[in-house]
Amino acid sequence: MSRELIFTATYNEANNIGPWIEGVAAARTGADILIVDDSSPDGTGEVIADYMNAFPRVTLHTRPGKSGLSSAHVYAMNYALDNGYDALVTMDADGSHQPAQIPAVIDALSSADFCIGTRTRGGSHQAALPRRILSHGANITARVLLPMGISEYTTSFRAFDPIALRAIVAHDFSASGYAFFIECLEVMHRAGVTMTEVPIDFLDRFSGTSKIPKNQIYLSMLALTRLSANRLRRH
Ligand SMILES: Nc1nc2c(ncn2[C@@H]2O[C@H](COP(=O)(O)OP(=O)(O)OP(=O)(O)O)[C@@H](O)[C@H]2O)c(=O)[nH]1
Ligand SMILES: [Mg+2]
Repeated sequence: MSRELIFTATYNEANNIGPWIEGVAAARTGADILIVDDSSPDGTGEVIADYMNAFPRVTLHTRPGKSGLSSAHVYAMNYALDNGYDALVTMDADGSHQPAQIPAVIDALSSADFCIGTRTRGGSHQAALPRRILSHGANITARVLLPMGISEYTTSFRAFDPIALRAIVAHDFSASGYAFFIECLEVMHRAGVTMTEVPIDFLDRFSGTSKIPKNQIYLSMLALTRLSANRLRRH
């Protein structure tokens, strides 16, 4: 029986985290759940602690203050490796990623070390128009600058086996935010990690406001250019 860990990071997701936990537990009965909360001022941590009574598979790691999404993901990757999980799924807690689609992302690990949920090629992007334009723009640019056989580079709905995780945690990341998620892909590609993708449906966040500064969009474009230049140099 393979051991699976489903992870999300939260900062002020008090209205979203309960439905997320319920959705994940229903979609993947045997999986453990890890949440990294940065002492959210809206009481997300207390909501999670309440849910833990009814959902004993949930583990909460609380950090003292807002420390960024990328370091929460690296924490989850190390946690999955240290605790011997066969698969790690990462996703957002705000309703944008659908727990019902977790099985598809995990099942794809039977043919690859890594799987990303794609919002094209059979998937859908149902967020507001400006967000759709930005995501599609970033992904089209990434396909040209950093081709690696996938259509999606920015979303965090992903599944990793230990081979993929080891490639990532060995790397010293220069980027955080959205750029971190792109750099992860390039690091795995360089290490020869096999990759695949499955269609997902991406919705606007259910409740609350965005936590990621919007300058991240420009920083991720810069990261794309830097990673592409590094590729050219290596060739
Ligand atoms: N622990 C932790 N979680 C974070 C941090 N920043 C964002 N998150 C969580 O990471 C996930 C993605 O962040 P979002 O704010 O949804 O980013 P986004 O999807 O670009 O923005 P929206 O358009 O509002 O959905 C959510 O579950 C957030 O609660 C952080 O600094 N620490
Ligand atoms: Mg979001």
